[in-house]
Amino acid sequence: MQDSQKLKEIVAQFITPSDNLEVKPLGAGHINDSFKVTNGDKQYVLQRINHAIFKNVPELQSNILRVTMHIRQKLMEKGETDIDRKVLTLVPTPEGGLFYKDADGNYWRLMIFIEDSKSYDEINPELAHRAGLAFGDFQKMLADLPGEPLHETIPNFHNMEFRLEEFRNAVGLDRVGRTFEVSELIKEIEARADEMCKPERLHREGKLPKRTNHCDTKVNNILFDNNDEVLCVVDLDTVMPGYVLSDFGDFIRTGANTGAEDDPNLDNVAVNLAIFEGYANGYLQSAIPFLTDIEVENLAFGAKLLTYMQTVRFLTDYINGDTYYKIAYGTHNLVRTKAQFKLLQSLEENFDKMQEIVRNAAQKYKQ
Ligand code: GN1
Ligand code: MG
Repeated sequence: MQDSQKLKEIVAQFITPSDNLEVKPLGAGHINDSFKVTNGDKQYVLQRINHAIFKNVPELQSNILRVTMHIRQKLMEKGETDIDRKVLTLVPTPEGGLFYKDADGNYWRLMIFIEDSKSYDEINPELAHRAGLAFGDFQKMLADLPGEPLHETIPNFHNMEFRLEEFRNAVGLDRVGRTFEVSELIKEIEARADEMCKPERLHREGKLPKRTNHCDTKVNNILFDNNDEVLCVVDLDTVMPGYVLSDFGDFIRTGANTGAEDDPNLDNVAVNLAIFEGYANGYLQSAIPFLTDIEVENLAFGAKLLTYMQTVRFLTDYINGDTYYKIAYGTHNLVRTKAQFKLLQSLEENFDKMQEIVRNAAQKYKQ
């Protein structure tokens, strides 16, 4: 972690510091380090971009600029007010750079802090409905992004075939001698592997399109105002082409879990169908005009897929010796794996009900 003086020097690469400049740790992401900056009466978010994971920072930042400028334009056209709280705003360096690289090779960026906002790790069906509307709108606003497709900031990010290949490599290498301990989990993963690669097959057959997706629709990546109205969607590092079932599924994985992502008590973990229903209704209300029947038919599957994918990713990292995700204790990735697998089992048990909820919602909002 950087010391406070160093952080202040980094902030000074973007803005002119005042006497009362303050930099404090912020948030709990698994990848980047975030800090809240107070400078005079202005507030910002400073982030150290995890360059081991986001290997091409210029491309990453150019994606974010394009996405945020496009959304800003849409909000202006709609006559929205208070736009700085409804879309992220990058603060460039005086030379117009979108990031700063320090002498140690760390990459930094600055954004405007969204005031009077909050995020939730646990929500209720009504908030889930609002979040569904917001993520649907997000995809809708980005559907006509002009120019080249966005860069894949992490190649094959939500490609299940690729994630399984990484997983099998890790198992084969067994770098830190952990595979024996997790052999039951490995069997469970392999038993589902073929089913979970369905989206890649559908895509190759031309039946499932890629659209501009958020690709990290964790429940706490939505900011609400003090009246619990959605302000905006944050954490835009992974906005890139993907399947809509991915974005749908990742919200359910995080927002409709009765336990925590890393719950050590598996009895806490299950799908909350009321939240599933709230989100499905909100999402379909806003997204039904552009979704195909195959996409709608696979939304509930997306919840299983993203939970399975996260199980695979956490277990791969555990087997590799914890090189990707930040961990708080030695077995953290294993605990996360077990909690995600428990959620997957609950989603499997409730799959028919989830399918019915999606079908009913689609029926309701179809013209
Ligand atoms: C990471 O940084 P954060 O916490 O938003 C990860 C997501 C995972 C998530 C699991 C770039 O997101 O894909 O779903 O952890 N982001 C990256 O909680 O790998
Ligand atoms: Mg993220």
